[in-house]
This record gives sequence, C-alpha cells and structure tokens, in this order.
Amino acid sequence: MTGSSIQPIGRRRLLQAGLAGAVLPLAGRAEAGQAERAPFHAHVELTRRRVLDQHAIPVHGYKVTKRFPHARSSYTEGLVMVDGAIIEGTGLYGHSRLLRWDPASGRVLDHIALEERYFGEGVTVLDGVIHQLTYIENVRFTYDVKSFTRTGEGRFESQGWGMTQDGKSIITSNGSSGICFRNPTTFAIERIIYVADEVGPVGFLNELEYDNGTLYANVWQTHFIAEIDPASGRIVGWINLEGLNPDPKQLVFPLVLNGIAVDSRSGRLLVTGKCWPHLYEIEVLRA
Ligand SMILES: [Ca+2]
Repeated sequence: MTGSSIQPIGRRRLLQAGLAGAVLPLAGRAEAGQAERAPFHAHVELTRRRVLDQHAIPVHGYKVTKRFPHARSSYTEGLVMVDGAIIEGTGLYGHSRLLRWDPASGRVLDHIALEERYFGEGVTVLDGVIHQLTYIENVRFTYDVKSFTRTGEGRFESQGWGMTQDGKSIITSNGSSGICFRNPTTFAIERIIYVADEVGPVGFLNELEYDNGTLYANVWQTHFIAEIDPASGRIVGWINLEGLNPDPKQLVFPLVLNGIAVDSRSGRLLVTGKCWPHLYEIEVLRA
C-alpha cells in the first residue's frame, strides 16, 4: 500500500492478539500479513484488476437467496454442511473450535475446544470421519462425525489452510498455489495441482469446497472465489462476491471472506467470512 503511515503489523502479532486484536481497525495492513505468510511455491499475487480486467475467464455474479446467523466469535477456517447441519472449524490460539450448528437458528449442537496451543484450520468430512488441520502446529485431528468425539491425530507436513474432499481423496491448501490430493487414511500426497489463471499461478488459496467436478477456493484477502478444474488446476471461473461483506468498515483484515460449503439439497453455495454475523446461501449468476 502506498502513502500509508500505518506501521505494518505482522500476522503473528495479529494471531497472538486473538479475537480482541481481530476487531481493531486493521484496514490496509493486508500486505504485511501476506509477506509473513509466504508460500513455498512461487505465485503471482491476485489483484482485483487481474480478475476484472480480463476476458479469458468468466467472472460470475451472485444473488443472496437466504441469510442465516453466524457466530461473531467464529474465526472461520473450515466450513462444510453435513445432513443439514454446518460443521465449522475456527482458528486463533485459545479460540479454536470444532462446531456443529443448525443454520436455521444458529444453535450450536456440538462443540469441541482445541487445546490452546493449536490454531484450527480447514475441516472436511469423508466416510464418517471429520478431519481438521492446524495452521503451523504440523498436527491434524480426526473425529467421529456421529458422536462428535476426537478419535485420533496425525502429522501434517506443511502449513494447514483449507481442506475438502472429492469422495476419494482429501484435498488441502497451504497458502500457495499448490493443492494436494491425499490418501484419506495416511494423508500421503497422491498428486499436486498448481492453480493458475491466464497470467500465472494464483496463490493464497484458502478455504476449499469440492462439488460436482468443481473445486472452489477462497483467495485469501480477496472477494473472489476461484472455480478450479481439479484435473489441471486451471481456473475456469471467478465468483465475484464484492458487496457481500455486511459491515465493510468493521469487518476488515483479518476478518475476510472465508468459508465455502454446499447445501446438497439445493445445490447452492453457502459462504461466510471470519467472525461475520451471517452465513449466506447464494445463487451464482453465471456470466
Ligand atoms: Ca469448505
């Protein structure tokens, strides 16, 4: 950011500040956070103009079709819908949770608090198992989806960001442009795709959702969701969610758009942001 007199605040400090820090006025400090969360695979930073000033990839709009409550204490890192309930993983040290809640009422049905040394990240459910990543602790957890109890933990070799599954593989992001497809039992990497548009690699891929042959990814600190071909990594569409943030003066970095789930009954996307007051069902208006 040019012309700023604001002293950059690093991501680590923000994280250590916890939720109290998260509601400080932090607009314009995104660049500092990006620099500290450097990926291991080179990429080109996504800008608004890079999405909007091109014609090779369609840019879709949206219409809000339903609005549900979302806890302001939930720093969303993982979001999925299972049997009509939302399973959500939240982050920040001392505030990380695994939650199951009813979207209609917002009522929490099940709740597990992570130990304070863990920063919770992406969440997905496959074959009755809930998987949850941690940010830099190199640990992942498993839970039984029915009893909502922790059943185990394993190692995770890189930073943990987003997670989803395609029915066969666990799919993870780590802040780079690389998306790993993993054995759901061992988490061994089976293949990696590198996500790119016409300009080059697109990094900072965060929360993920796979549905019906498309991989969706929040691009961290942007209003855009990438629609990705899971075979090639090519971005085949953008969903532009500008205007969805219900309180852009208060919900600033790091309280950014993050969280994609699919309601299998309607086929529609459910999206939210970190500590946002609402979860939105949207209809994607195809360009
Ligand atoms: Ca998701």
